[in-house]
Amino acid sequence: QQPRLALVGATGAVGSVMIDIMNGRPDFPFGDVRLIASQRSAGRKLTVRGEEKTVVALSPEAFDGVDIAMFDVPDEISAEWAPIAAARGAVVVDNSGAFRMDDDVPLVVPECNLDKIHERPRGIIANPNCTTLSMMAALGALHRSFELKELVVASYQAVSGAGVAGVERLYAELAAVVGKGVGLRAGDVREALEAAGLPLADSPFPAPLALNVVPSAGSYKGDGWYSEELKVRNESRKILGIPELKVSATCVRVPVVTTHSLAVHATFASEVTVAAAREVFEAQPSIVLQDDPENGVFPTPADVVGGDPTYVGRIRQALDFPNTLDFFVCGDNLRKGAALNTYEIAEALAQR
Ligand code: 2RA
Repeated sequence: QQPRLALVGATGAVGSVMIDIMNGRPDFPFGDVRLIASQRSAGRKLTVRGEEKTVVALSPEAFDGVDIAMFDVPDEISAEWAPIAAARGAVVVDNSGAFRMDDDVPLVVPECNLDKIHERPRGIIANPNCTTLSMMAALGALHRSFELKELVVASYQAVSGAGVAGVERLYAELAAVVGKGVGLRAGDVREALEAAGLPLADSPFPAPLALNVVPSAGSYKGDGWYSEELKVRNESRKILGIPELKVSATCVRVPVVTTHSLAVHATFASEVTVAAAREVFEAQPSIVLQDDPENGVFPTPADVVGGDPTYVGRIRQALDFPNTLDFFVCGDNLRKGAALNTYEIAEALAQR
C-alpha cells in the first residue's frame, strides 16, 4: 500500500505551491492525500491530482492513518502540532523554524544530506529557511569536491518571503510611486507612500521597498544581527556538516516578488578554478548554469521565478583571495526554498 500523505497549511501561500508541485509530479508515490488547515479554512475544496478534496480542520484525529505529514504553518503551530502528528505515527517534514536547530531533528536538503532523513528520533525532519536553501545545492556540490572553509554572503530577498502581506505591500507601494517622479530626494518615497495612505507603520518592512532596498530581513536579534543572517550561518553549518564553518551574511530585502538571490564568496581548502566549478555544477541535475557575462547571460529573479532548479552564474575566481570563488545564485523561494524541498523529502521517505 502506498503511504498516505497529509499537507498541513494547505490553503497558505506555500501550501498552494505544494499542491501545484504534487499535481505536476510525473510519478506520485503516495496513496491518499489529506489537506489540513485552520478551522477558518476547513471545508474549502481543492483539487489534488484530479481529485477534489475537502480541507479538514487541524485536530489530533486529522493525523489518523497518515504516514507522512508536510507542515507549512507558523512556528508556534508547528511547535505544538508536529509532535502530535509524530505521536500519532506520522513522519513530519516541517517547514517552520520551530525545530531546525534541534540536535535530534535533521535539517535536510536532498542534494546535500538526504541520508539524514533516517536519523529522526522525534519523528520530525526540518526544512531549512528559504534564504539558506537557495544556495545549498550549489554549495553542497562545491563542498564535496573542494571542502568549504569560509562563506561570505549577501542576500537579495523577495517580498514573498514575508508572506502575502509582503507581496501586497510591494504592489501597493509601486502603484503609489509610479509616474510621481520620486526617488530623487531623500525622503520623497516615504512622502509619496504617506500621501497614498500607505504609512510605514502598516508595512511588514521597516522602510519603503518601492525604488529601494532594505538591509533588514527577519527580526532583530541584537549585536547588529537580523534573524535571517543568523539562520544562514547556523543552518549552513548544520546542513553541510561543518560545525566550524566561518560564515558572515548580510540579508537585504529587495523589490522582487518571488525568488531570492545571493552573492556568494566561498573559500575552499583546495584550489578551485572556474572550469572545475562549472564541471561540478553541470554534473548536478538541480542546477542550471547561466553564465556568459560577455553576452549578458546570468540569472535574475524575474527570469527564473517559477522554476525548480537553482540558477548559478557570474562565476569568478576571486582576484585577491586564494581558493575562493565568487558567484551569483537565484532560487524560487516558494518552490525549492520551501514547498519543493519539503515535498522532495516527503517523496524520498515514501520511496524508501
Ligand atoms: C524571508 N526567509 O525571506 C524568509 C522567509 N522564511 O523573509
